[in-house]
Amino acid sequence: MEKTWRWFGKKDKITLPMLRQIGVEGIVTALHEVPNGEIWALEAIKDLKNYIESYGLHWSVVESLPVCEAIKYGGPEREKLIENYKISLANLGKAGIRTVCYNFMPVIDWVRTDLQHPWADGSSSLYFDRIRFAYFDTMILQRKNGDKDYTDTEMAKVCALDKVITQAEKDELIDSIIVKTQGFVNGNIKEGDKNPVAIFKKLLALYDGIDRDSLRENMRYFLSAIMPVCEEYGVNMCVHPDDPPFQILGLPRIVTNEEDIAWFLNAVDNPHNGLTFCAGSLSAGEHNDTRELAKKFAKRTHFVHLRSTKAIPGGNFIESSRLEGRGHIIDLIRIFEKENPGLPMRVDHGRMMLGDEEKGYNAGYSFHGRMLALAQVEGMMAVVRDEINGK
Ligand code: DNO
Repeated sequence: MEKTWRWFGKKDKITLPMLRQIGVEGIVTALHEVPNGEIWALEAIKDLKNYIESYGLHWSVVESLPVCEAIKYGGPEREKLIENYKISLANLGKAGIRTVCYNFMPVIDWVRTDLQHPWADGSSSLYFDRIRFAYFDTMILQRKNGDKDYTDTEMAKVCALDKVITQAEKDELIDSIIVKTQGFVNGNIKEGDKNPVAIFKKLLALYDGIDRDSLRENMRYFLSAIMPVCEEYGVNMCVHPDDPPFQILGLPRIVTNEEDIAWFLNAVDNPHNGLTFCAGSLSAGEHNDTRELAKKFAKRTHFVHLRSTKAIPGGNFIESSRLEGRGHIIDLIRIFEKENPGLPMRVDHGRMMLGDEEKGYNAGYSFHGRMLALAQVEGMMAVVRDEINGK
């Protein structure tokens, strides 16, 4: 596998020379300054590509070329937005960048309730707490009929939490769920936006009446429209699974399990329509076995995120070490190296450790924690290489 790293552009505090020193080969990035829905100009793509190459690295994967909400819910602006998307894809293809990650999650990209969940050793990682999430949903958003999505026992816990939660904790919950984890991935809400809860509620309302089948149809429509451009320029699209891979906030989610993945791959049965195999997102659903999924979908996988999670009773999960949890990272490397060798891989999120917390990195994107993860994965890759070569 190719060792890649998500780098947030020239303003990233983690620089390209630092990445070279830790063995990174390919860069995963985006034109983060271009607003969602606007065209990525060929010149701007080439400038960034040349900059990356001037440091002896190369631009391996785009993560993400964001898909606007109107394409997802099928609004009247979608034709224009799809046209823009096609031009951006063609420009990427002309510049020789041929792997494009995106997602098809309505309104909210990944979801965590705690960005600094402490470990006994003093480091911390990202965490999802179902009761705190239910609190956000039913007490802060006050989503209509939201309580129906939780059991009576869960709602009793939410009420108990309401008696003790402080305003500062409520603010932090809002910040973690809809601000800090979203803006930097070109999400809908950015740090500094006033009244994020009101913005978020308006966004949710865009999906009134959009169920799983309509969202699926909109995905099929989008993929069918862009495939000719992907074929012409050799661009591989790879959708990121829904994170976490289950229904939330009454929104439809359509990349959560084996059946979903098989559905979108068959709906537009073209090798350029593929998957980002995010072991972290997929393993956060107890219904998923990452090894089985990898065996089934390796050939249609264009990009891999090697991260693991541990499920905790009650619907919670924690981002765990690569050496444990439900990700089964070493088995995944074995499967991918056999079925589809050389895929770009990044370790995705890392723990916060050794001063990462002081640096103001994007949530999940620490330096030391990711470097440790990369070293662990590199070791696993070396073992698998020897196995394959019969050493
Ligand atoms: C979070 C990321 C996601 C991912 C997008 C792809 O850390 O894995 O934000 O980049 O969903 O479109």
